[in-house]
Amino acid sequence: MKFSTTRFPLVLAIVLFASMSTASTVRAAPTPPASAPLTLWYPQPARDWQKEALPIGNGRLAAMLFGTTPRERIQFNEESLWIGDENTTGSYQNFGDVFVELSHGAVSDYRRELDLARAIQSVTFLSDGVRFHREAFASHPASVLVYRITADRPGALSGTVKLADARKGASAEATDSALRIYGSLAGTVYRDDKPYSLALDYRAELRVIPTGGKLVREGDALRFTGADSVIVLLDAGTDYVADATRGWRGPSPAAAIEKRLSAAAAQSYDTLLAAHLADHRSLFNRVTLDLGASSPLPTDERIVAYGRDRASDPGLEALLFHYGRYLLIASSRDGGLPANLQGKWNNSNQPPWRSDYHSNINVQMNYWPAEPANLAECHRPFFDFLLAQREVARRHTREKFGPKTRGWTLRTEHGLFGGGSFLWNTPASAWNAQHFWEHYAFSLDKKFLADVAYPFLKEACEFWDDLLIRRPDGTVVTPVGWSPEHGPHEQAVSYDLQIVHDLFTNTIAAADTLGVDRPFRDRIADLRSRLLQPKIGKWGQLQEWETDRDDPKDTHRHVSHLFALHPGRQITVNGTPALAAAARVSLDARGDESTGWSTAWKINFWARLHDGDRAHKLIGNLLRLVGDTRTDYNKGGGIYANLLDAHPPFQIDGNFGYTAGICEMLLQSHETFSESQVSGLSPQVFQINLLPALPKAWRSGRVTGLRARGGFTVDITWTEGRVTACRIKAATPRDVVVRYNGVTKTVRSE
Ligand code: FUC
Repeated sequence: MKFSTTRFPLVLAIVLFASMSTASTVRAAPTPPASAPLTLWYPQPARDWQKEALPIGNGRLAAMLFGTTPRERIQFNEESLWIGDENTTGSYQNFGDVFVELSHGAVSDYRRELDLARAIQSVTFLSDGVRFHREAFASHPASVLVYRITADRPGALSGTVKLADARKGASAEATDSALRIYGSLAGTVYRDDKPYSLALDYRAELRVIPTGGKLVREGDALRFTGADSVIVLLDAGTDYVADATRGWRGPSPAAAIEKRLSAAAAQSYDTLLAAHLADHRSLFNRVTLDLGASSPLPTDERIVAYGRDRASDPGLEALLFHYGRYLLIASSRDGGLPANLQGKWNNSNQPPWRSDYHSNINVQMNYWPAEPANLAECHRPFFDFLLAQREVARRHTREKFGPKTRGWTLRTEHGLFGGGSFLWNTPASAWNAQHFWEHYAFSLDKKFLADVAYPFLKEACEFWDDLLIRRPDGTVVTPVGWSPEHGPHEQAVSYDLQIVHDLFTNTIAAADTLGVDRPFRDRIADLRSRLLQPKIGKWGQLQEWETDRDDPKDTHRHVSHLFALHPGRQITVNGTPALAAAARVSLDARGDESTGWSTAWKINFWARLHDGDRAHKLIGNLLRLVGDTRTDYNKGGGIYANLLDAHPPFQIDGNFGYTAGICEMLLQSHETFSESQVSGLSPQVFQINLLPALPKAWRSGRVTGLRARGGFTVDITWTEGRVTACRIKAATPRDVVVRYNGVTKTVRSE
């Protein structure tokens, strides 16, 4: 389906016409304004890792570059460098640093940037009349980090390269062109003086490849002299394997590292770069967003100027949207581990909250943008991770909930080896199951649904079937739980009830779609029909607990009792208007000031309530430049100069939640995506809502490539707040109900 117009009656006519005609007979969408450059840039080096250094990553390897002169610091990570074991969470670890020191004089005309569209960090400056250029990228195809220095005068490059381990006592060795560090995490002591029973081996290696000049080994460094260009290739790994039956340990990483580095070293820089660009663009370029003017100021100054006059730089809002997509591509690639609390970027061996996987909002939030922002492949590490942990989780679940309990769930905090810490988060697996369902809903990949998603959903249902309390009056409630992370521990907490409702809804839809398990499906449908319903309390709020005790002055960062509004779909503006109004009352009471991730969640809530201006107000709050001190757990969110989200401290879920929120403002497809529509049990079709929460501030703009449930890809152009052109594509053309400009119409997709 494709249409283009500026007047409302004409829109209707063209939609109808378009639904019957070929695309070529319809007027083309207007040419979009040139899109803003997707670059973060600064006229000075980074002093601080958290606030200023710039991230690159290929999913497995990650690095933060400082851009300092004359000595560049490249702090790096590898996703599996974890301590921990099957009983406790452990912690993600810093791997180390590469230091590249150049010999040159005073620096002028300095510029440091991160180009999101090319996934390249670069630094350029003048010194001694020579222009130096340094650039870095994390290649997914080559699976190594690539760093290159060039200068505009031949033979101008002299300096040293060093590799430093973030632990004491590691071994190091050097050859004439390579540096290595290696060791074991055996005996690593963590906080409470307890060593972990698992001890991964780790290893990192770099190779230095100069063009021209000389390269010699000098103690623990490699020295290059008089080179025209210098390439540094870096790789790292551990013997972690995502398989409990092998004790989580596989072969030593040495052979794989040697192989990857040798393969990369055999290629020219241009070949490595071309493969990297092709790979990155194949994901990144799927979506474009134009919200209007972009300020040319350096990014840190830009954030401050935006705070004074938001209307002057809507391009910053678009840049942060793309940054979320960039960060997901850089930290979550097919075949690897999922993004943790800091994606994959961590400079500490005792990072905040262990840089772990939190099941009560954070890890799910990381994956909210994956489907709508057209990065479905980046969702898969989350599924693989949960499946790999499942056997250990089943064991722990039986220990906690009784030996006969079917299914499994998780504690709040978890690491790489099935172990967890902090309280049990009973609905964790049910919430995670939603992601499996959504991956299907956006793709309509029935094989994934049958082979992967449905078994996961079913097992989560079995857990709840065993756990749910049947009250004498027939009502079904959840057992003692906790609304994260405040209030009493008691039965029928709204958070638990809503997530279970969502799980049951998705499972029923999945069973219907596959035409399997009718008796089981009916049992779940019966339980769902008897689940305690969301309640409206005495001040008009959506109750967080069964007892009407919500405090209108409670501004806690968690807003868990609104799960049903987002990411659930039990409460919708059109389907359950009274509950949606109550959700609004609760949200108003919680207020607009909170941590980074909570602010991002609220953008999604307001979008689902179709209040674009309020969502836009929250965007303004999120785009505040913050310091790095935590004064109040419930306040202080914003972003740092490098656009990483501040809880504070840095926590990446705010970035991902923000990107998802922008998607929700521009396009929604959850409202009538009920089981009957998917399964074909009713003649209903998919429904998508164009610009459901468009703020006044975004008067005109364009988005292309967003995904909607039902397997659709959607482009929208709008002028003066109204849709003027739209294109809806699907792998197979199919009917879709479209809501836009106050009308609802059934059309056929392209
Ligand atoms: C949850 C939140 C905290 C923090 C932590 C990582 O426990 O309550 O604010 O985001 O996860």
